[in-house]
Amino acid sequence: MKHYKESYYNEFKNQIESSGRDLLALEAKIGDLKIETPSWGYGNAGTRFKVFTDPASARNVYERVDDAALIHELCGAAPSIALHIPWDSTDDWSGLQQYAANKNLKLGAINPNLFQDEDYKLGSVCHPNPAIRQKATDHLLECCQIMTKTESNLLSVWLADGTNYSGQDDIRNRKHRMLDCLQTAYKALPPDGLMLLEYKFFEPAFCHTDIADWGTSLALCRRLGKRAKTLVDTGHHPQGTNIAYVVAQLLDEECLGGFHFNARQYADDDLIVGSNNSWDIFVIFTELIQAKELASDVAFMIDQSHNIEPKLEAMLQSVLNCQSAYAKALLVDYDELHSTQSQGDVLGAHRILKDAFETDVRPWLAHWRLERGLQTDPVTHLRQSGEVEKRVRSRRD
Ligand SMILES: [Mn+2]
Repeated sequence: MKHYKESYYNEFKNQIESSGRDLLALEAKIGDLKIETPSWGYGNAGTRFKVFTDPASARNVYERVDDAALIHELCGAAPSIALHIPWDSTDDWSGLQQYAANKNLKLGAINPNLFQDEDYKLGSVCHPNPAIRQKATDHLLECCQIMTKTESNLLSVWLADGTNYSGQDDIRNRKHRMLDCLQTAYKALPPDGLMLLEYKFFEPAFCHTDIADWGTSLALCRRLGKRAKTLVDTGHHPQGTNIAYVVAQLLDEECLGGFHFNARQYADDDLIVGSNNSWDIFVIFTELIQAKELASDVAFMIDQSHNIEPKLEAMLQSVLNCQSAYAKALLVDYDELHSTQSQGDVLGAHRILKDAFETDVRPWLAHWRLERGLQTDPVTHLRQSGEVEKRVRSRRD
């Protein structure tokens, strides 16, 4: 909200309180939403066709920490950074941790890389060759050790494993190979560590992927133990999938570990979350709020790569869009919703969600920021701050 006035907030407050809601109680919950941003969203990234370089982009893990710290400073809602191994590897983990802490940032989920090595052409933990599987397992074990060094409690596993042609490999055997490797890593997790198992229905494999959907991830987590949970990447479903349904199922099974938020048009596009799926994100948050303590440990992370858009602004906008969807979900009167549902009032219940979704929460969030010493419009502030130009100068010398 570019030209915020306190009268906008007062009008909003009157509107909400006239319907009998305790706005301040809801307002106190806005800060509960913490979104982790990914180190890989700050560096140059691209498609299979071309990587367009951005002169402001971060070149190493310290610069990526600088960028994540700036996003948190601007929005007050992104206090940690997810790391990718080996892209973010360093010889001095405690030095990196201290560097981040000095900037009010924590090191977050550790993401192993089991897809970028020549050896992984036919898979990693599912590979037919036991030596390759051992190499993949060793990498997972190394990541568990890094978790201890960085005091991270999440090992966030995404596998590119799969096949391109029917008959290429034995699907059930691949599953058993994968379980063997993952079990070894599971046992090496730090005492408070969780393993998050991400699924994706296609790409880079096109005939089958070894963890294609939430049901497969759930089944694997059940085999591994209570500290293995499913990670939902909002870009990893076939067109038309109702992700809120998936979220509700995983919450009820006590197996929802976290999210990778982003938006998609056709495939795994990694676009700015909320750019074209704000309703979906809103409905996901209504499920999380209704699940109460079942959702208390769910990790919220962004997984995006910014190809043509300015990276800092894209990341900031993503966090703000999550916050906006969450604020709208807080406005739903769940008691009224449940009573309307029990009366079988199809559209009455639907309208309760729509009313909350269509409420303009910008004055509310601007006010929330002001109370915390933040700028009411972080995006405009970033554009005027000179931070991007400063990066162009210092990073391209
Ligand atoms: Mn992801």
